[in-house]
Amino acid sequence: MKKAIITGISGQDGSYLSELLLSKGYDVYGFVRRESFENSSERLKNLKNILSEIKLVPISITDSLSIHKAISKIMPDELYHLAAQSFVSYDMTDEINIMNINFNSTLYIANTIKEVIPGCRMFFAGSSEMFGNPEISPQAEGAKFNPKSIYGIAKVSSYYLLKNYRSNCNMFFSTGIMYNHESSRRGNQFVTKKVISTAVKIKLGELKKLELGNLEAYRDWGYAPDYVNAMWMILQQDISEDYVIATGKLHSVRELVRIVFNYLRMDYKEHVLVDKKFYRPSEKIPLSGNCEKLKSIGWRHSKTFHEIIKEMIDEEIKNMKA
Ligand code: G4F
Repeated sequence: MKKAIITGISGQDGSYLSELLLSKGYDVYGFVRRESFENSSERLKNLKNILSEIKLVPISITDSLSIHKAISKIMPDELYHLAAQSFVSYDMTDEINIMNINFNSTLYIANTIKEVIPGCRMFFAGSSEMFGNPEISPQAEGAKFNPKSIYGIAKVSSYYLLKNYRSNCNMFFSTGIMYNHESSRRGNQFVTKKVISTAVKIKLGELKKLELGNLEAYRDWGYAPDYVNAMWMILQQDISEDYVIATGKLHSVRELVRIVFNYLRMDYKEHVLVDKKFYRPSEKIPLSGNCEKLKSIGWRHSKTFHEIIKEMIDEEIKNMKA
């Protein structure tokens, strides 16, 4: 039986990946923050159906010694490094903490694997924010990185770190450059979930308005379960390489809003307010991924943007009634 460690197991991607790996017969270990065990019904809610099938290891992702000990004890075949401070901020605040969580953790894990279990394969969750302010669209694997946030800088740094371990130490370390991917397990601060949960509350008469930033911002939105499948596929290849994980299809925030309000039989113009405080700096050339390389190893995305959003609305309504 293969053993896998997932860092960030309680998040959207970690929980879907756990389900996928369990279905393939893996022994699944998850690194979680100690605090997750307090108020666990909220913090571990994505894992509630599989808690008895996985092993949770309380650990701080910024503690090199604990990481070393845990990996040495488990001796995994695969490690999926998903843990990150994942909300993207464009001001230079909290930069030391973000680099600590999003970069140092990668270094500690990579170093431990090299020293203790060099045959272990590692997937690292990169981000389209590595391209940040891109010069071209869509972006493929060779496109120039131009991060515009500490988050993006940490991801690019981790990417180069792992690339060097790969070429200099022959490690199987692969980065998936992941574009936005959504599901009902998405955090409330991200725009898809924010629009859906607020619109449902408006429909129920609990709220009146939805405040948003740039309605003309475009994103390449995919379906989270498809993206964790890509992670697994990337680690099953003969050669360790990096891949863009995206759909290549762009949609605007306005389109998202229109789909959600139409589905709930409301007119978005009566409820949506634009507030400059939610605007992001320069989103002129859109982040859209060229996923041809990933397709060449057999990956496909399974749902259209419309289907993803409708599924999220249905789930939101179901969870509210529960
Ligand atoms: O949903 P978002 O906040 O996601 P964002 O910043 O693109 O980041 C997500 O995807 C990245 C991969 O591409 C990940 F690396 C990252 O960890 C995270 O998962 O914003 C999406 C778009 C942006 O263009 C933003 O300007 O929505 C636009 N937007 C417009 N109004 C808004 C709002 N975003 C948020 N969060 N809130 C608004 O009111």
